[in-house]
Formats: sequence, structure tokens, C-alpha cells
Amino acid sequence: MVKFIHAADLHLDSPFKGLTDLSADILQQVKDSTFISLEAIVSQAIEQSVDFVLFSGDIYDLEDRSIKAQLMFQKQMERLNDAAISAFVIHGNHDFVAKKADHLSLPGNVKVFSEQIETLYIETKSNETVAVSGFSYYKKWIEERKIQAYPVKDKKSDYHVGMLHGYAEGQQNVHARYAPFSLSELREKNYDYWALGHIHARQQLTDNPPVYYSGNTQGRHRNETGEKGVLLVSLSPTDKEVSFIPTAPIIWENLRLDVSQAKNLEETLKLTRDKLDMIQFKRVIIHLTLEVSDELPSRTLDKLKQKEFRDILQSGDANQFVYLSRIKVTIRKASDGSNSLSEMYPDGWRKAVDTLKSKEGFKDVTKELLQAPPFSDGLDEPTEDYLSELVDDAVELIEYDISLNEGV
Ligand SMILES: [Mn+2]
Repeated sequence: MVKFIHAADLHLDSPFKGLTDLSADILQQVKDSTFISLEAIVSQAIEQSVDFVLFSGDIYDLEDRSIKAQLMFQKQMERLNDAAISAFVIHGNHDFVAKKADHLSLPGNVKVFSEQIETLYIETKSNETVAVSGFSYYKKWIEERKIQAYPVKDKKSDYHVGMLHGYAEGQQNVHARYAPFSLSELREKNYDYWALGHIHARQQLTDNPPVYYSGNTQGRHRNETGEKGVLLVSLSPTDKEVSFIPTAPIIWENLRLDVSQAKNLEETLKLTRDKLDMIQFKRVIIHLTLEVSDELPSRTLDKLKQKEFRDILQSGDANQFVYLSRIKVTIRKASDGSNSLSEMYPDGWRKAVDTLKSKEGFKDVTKELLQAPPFSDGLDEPTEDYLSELVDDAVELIEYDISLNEGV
């Protein structure tokens, strides 16, 4: 049997910009979170007594690796070395190996793959041989299908594992510049496991052979929600087992709370607090959408939108906290919705919203506005995330919320 940990996309020393109103100790906890997750991964590897750990790319957030991140990785690899556990590392598009790079050294148990696809061998505790194939990025973009140069399964080894930082066809096409591959190309290699990196949402692509993105090890913003960690993999000639181990100290969530039973400020506050108290995670950053009653007085609505309301709902210290990165207030319709565009024209409405959320559609609709001053000079193109949020806000306004901006 071979037992290993599959980790990817650690993004060590991610900057976590924009969390400006966090208290200093919580902010420090957030900034340390990628390191704390790595420490937890190594502790798990030792506790589970694995044969090796795979790091499938984007270990560092930037190719210009911060000294702090290098020191931390070095220290954790030394812990593995002391426990006689090997580590295999490929570098990805974020931490590609730059020309004339001058990096801190790593202990002898760590094997870093080069630019060319290589196959390295390791013997397990039960004296079986495992072949591991992979390559590291030496530039940001790799358009060629590197998968084609991977060798087929080495028959002399008991197991063959592939490491690949790249984009599986069928995912969003913005990733096409990242060593693209198809599932059938992976299958042709006849490996026993594929340890993928690059996509930050944990997912299994197929069962036979087991092909997984382990996802990143710590969420970094509101689009990287839920528990994050690594996969623990055991393979034997007759069995395969893959299980998730959470290692991220901080969880990001998008939470929608229906507090429309509340008819005044006091009830709204109490109900929101009660619901936030039910959150199980120890340290959580929440993008909160509050669905409130359309019977709430508009002055109350204004209060809910003030920073003060957000401040009193937040609690905790670095060890345990609920932090609200944003509260969006939306009015839940009590009426029959007969005036609602989305109910009168469901298909057309959905189509309009989707069109607006695409970059081209948005450009087209806003071109007259944005091509005139002051917007015409040097306004950055909106990110997909920002665009989507902007359109959501517009939808809320059109559908429910005209009263929201009263008195602002
Ligand atoms: Mn990544």
C-alpha cells in the first residue's frame, strides 16, 4: 500500500488586501493563515505516517517568492525530513521558476521537478515502488499540451502517480493558457492517481483513474468559500481511498440570511445575531446578504446599511471570530410579485442578466456611458467578480429595492 497527501495551491504569503478594518490581531491571523495551513498539512503527514507529500504547484503566491514564505516552506520541509517523509514539488503559473532565481535551499527529502517532464521514484514503507511524473512551470503561461509528453505507466513500478498544474478542458476557458489537457489524455497514461493543481475549488474529475484537484489550502477571498485543505490518498492493488482533511484556519463564506420575520430594528438585530451564533466555524469571514421585510421602515433600512450595524454584529479575537466583510441588505417581497420583471418575463429577465454579466454584453450596454468623460479616461476594465457584483446590485434595485437608497 502507498499512502500520501495531495496538496496544491498553497499561495504562501498571499497579501489579503482590502481587509482594512479588521483588528490588528485578527488581521495578523489572516495574513498568517496560508502558513498555518501548511503547518497543519505537515502535522497531518507526520500523524498519518504517509510515504510522501505532493505539492502540485503554486506553493508561493508570486514567482518572486517572499523570504518569509521561503523560510516557512524550508522549515516545514525540514519537519518532514526529520520524520523521514519525502516531498515532491512542481511549480505552477504563480510560482514559476524565474530566470536567475536565487532561492533558499530545501532539505534532501524534497524533490523539485524541472521544466522537462521527469519521472522520479520512491520506495514506500512497505517496500513498493512508486513512480511520480511531473514538471514545473518556467514561465507564466504554457499553452502547449504538456500532457502528451508524460510517459505511460511504468510497468516496473507498483504505482504511477501524475502531478500536473493545469487546466482540464471543460473548465472556464480563461485557463486555456495553463497546460491544458483532457480526461482521455490523462486516461491514456494509465496512471493510478492524478494529483492536479491550479483550480482552487476541490473536485474529483473521474473515479477511474482517480483524478483530483485538491483545491487550495486556504481560501483567500469571498469566491473561495468553505473548508479548504488536502487529500489523503491510499492506494493498494485492490483498493483506493481518497479523503479530505481540512487544514485552513480561516473559512470564507457567502451567507444569505432570511430575517424577514423581523418587523423592526430590535427584532432584526436579534434574529441576525441568533443566526450568526449558529455558525460552526471557529474563524470565519462572511459576505452577508440580509433579506429583510418590506415592512421595515426606511430609516431602519438605513441603519442596517451603516458600518455601525456591521461592527456590532462582529465578535471575537484572533482565536475565534466572525468577521463580516460586507452586509448587503435586500428586501424580500411579501407581495404577489405581479410587478416583478423576473416573474413576468422569467426567461427574458435571466437572459438580460446573464448578458450583462458577460464582459462583452456589459461593454455593449454601457459603451455610450463609458466612452464619454469622465469614464473614458483610464477607467480600468472591471474584473469578472466586480462586474457580477455590480449587476447583482442593479438587479436588487430594479427588483426590490428602490426604497433602499431613500434618504442617503
Ligand atoms: Mn493557484
